[in-house]
Amino acid sequence: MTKQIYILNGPNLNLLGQREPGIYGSDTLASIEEKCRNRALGLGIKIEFRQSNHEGVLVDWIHEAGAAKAGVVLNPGAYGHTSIALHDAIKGVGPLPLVEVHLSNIHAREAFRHKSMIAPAAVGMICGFGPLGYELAIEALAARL
Ligand code: CA2
Repeated sequence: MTKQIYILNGPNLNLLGQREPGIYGSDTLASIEEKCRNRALGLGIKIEFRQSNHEGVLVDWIHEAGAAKAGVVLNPGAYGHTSIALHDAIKGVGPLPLVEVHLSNIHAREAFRHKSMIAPAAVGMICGFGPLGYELAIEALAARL
């Protein structure tokens, strides 16, 4: 069976490349998707790349990934700092191999970004490496699927 990875992006990530390039870089989400597709192609992995500004939609997609026995790369955006619902969804469909990714180093930023509700339910977390973090997460999951 072909290995599959859902790459899920949370709120405001659709704005990437338009503002705050000093923090998030100049890549758009579309260019991050292209990098992910190229990396996954080399590994023989099928990817689903999605973005939503709505917490419940992200919950539904985590359920869908769990049912598909896929891996997940999740940049939860700001929901990563607040969402018990996302934490419960990951635990609820477990075991779900999920890597949390943030473009920026959340630990070098405001205190309210230091806490992650996702990390305790994840296999691992990558932050601070920009779009490369997505590719590293795909590599890490490929070894586990
Ligand atoms: O570093 C990351 O990837 C974040 O998940 C990005 C989130 C932020 O809330 C997290 O703390 C860390 C923000 C998403 C992007 O927000 C933008 C806002 C304005 C312009 C461009 C992007």
